[in-house]
Amino acid sequence: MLAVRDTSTRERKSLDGLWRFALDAAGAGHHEGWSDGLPAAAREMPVPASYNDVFPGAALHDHVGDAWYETTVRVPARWAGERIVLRFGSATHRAVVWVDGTRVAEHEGGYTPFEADVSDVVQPGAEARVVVVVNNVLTWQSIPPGYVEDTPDGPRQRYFHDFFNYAGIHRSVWLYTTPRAHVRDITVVTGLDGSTGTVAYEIEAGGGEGLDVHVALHDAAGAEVARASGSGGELEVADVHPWKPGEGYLYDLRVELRGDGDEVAVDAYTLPIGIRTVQVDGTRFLINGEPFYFRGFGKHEDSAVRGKGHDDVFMVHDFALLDWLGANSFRTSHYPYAEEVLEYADRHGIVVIDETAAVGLNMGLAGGIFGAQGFTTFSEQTVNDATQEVHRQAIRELIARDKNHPCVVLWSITNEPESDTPGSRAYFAPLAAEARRLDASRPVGFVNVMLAPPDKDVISDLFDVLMLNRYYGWYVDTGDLAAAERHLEDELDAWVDKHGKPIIMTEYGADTVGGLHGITPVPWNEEYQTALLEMSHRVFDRVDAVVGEQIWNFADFATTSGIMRVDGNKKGVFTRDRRPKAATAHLRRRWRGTP
Ligand code: BDP
Repeated sequence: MLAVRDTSTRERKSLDGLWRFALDAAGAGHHEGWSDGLPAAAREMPVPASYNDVFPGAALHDHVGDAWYETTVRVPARWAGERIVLRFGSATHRAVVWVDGTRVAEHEGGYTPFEADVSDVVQPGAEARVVVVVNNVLTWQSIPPGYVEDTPDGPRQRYFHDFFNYAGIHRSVWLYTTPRAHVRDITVVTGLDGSTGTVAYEIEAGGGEGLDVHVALHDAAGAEVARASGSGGELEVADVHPWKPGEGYLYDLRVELRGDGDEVAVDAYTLPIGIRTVQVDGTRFLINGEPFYFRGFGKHEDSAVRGKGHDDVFMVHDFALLDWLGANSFRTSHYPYAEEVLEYADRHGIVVIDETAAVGLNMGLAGGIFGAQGFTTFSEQTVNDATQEVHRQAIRELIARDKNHPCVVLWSITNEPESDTPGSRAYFAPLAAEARRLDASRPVGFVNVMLAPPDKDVISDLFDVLMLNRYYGWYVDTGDLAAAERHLEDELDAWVDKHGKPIIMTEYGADTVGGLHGITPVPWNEEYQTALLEMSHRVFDRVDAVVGEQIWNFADFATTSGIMRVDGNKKGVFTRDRRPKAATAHLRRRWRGTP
């Protein structure tokens, strides 16, 4: 799926700003005609943002059910004759959209874009009313899963993942044009052969019968370096300048649809691409044929008041802080991040492990941390075939959206699922195969939980790399870093013996209250977080197959309420407002070599 861009043939108009907003816990809006306009009592709500923390009070913070949004947009008169598309970067977790009372789109899944061709619904020159109902309910058939408990005080949303269930219109909304005949999709796969780069491309056109496809590749200085025609083919780039970690060199692939002999494009779209390769070789993870070591974090899209609303200020600041530490990568734990984030990572040479929203498919873990007892993970009544189909669609949408990003080097199809039962193998084998079918150019992995060590895990052979979340020194061996060091190393050695695949440590860390110090490192103080990271790093340095360390977490983040969390998860090396904890000094020394 192509990102929204202005080109010589396309124009876009932002719908971001203040929308009218009304909660609808009872689901009345569907019967009372809110799709034609919200009740007069509607308040104003910023888009993009999570709605939960914008106004005080539990009604909004803990809302379960529908929330309605409405805005109007003037469709430029000059857009007459164009194809006009309404596009949402995301709406969490599902949405239905009406334009002037006509239902134009619906979408399941809170972290991927969707759009509707509204050319026949809007009138160029006139205003159009856009109404969206966003629903935040998690069920056994949603990704991520959850369930709603009916209590005497109303419905309560329960879920099995450790971040707050923020909801709303989290990313930008655009109205944009394309010509009727248009470039619908582009897929590139790049290769390197010595100093020659290759770009295999495939172009899908919509309504472009009789038109020819022309592609031209331009380097960062704007010079054309290769061209071709036809809807598929391969470009060769002599003296290629590869995309590399730390150096996000991009070429522009200019794609045009043109009539026979015409110089002027009917439609033009420019896709920035990076030429690089990714491979797994034994226990090495290779980028451009060279061993790569991941340094960085599992992150969250999370900040005060905005919740999960995309924000360019936090985005640029977070990347600046990654750079300040010498990090070279992060994982989009635990859902696809905003497209702007991937584009930024492309331009700045930051390596990304790209994850679906399939988190919390593990009742063993949920029982331990969230107190949800008595469920079986994979069963007719819980995570079942229907869930698997939603999960498959989530993988499809992630890959469709992010397949052309050079920063993405690895797909993570799920985080910490149950992976030690026959049911888990039956569930994940087809999904691993689907990810491979959709993209043969990148390794596929999943993130393994501590409950499924090498002697219990039954799915790691389906994947290319091992991604491990381990909390030695925190959830086990709490406060005993000597025991933690032994146990961590023993387990890593066992993984090496069993699988011989590269190991990326995708989570390790300690909850740490910013500002809490102690002369002795003990759990919760800043000294302990530093000591735990130092201990982990000593072990990683001794295990050859470890090819990456991504600390949990970049910054403190909001979670659901519980006796395990004090104002959220505190495993950040930055506080939620991005103040550094003491561990950042260790990381700067280790990752940047800065004293
Ligand atoms: C892992 C999860 C992550 C949690 C983390 C923790 O993958 O989402 O936040 O542990 O407990 O289970 O801090």
